[in-house]
Amino acid sequence: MKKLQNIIKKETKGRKGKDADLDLAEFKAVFSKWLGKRNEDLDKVDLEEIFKSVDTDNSGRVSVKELVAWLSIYQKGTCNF
Ligand SMILES: [Ca+2]
Repeated sequence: MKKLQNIIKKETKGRKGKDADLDLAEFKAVFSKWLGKRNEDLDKVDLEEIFKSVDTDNSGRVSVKELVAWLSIYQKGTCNF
């Protein structure tokens, strides 16, 4: 698995701070790259639902911090993705 942070960095093209937050389209792109899947394969997965659950402050954008926090829960196996 590629490093998620590196993928995000590429996707956001060096945007900093709040500007580096991912919108839904970027989030989908990051996710598919990270999992090494094409977007079509991810159609079975409700990424919008995941996006909402990652976006804990409901800002409509996902920050790296939010994503990392969500992933730590996911990696503990409490999220069946
Ligand atoms: Ca957010």
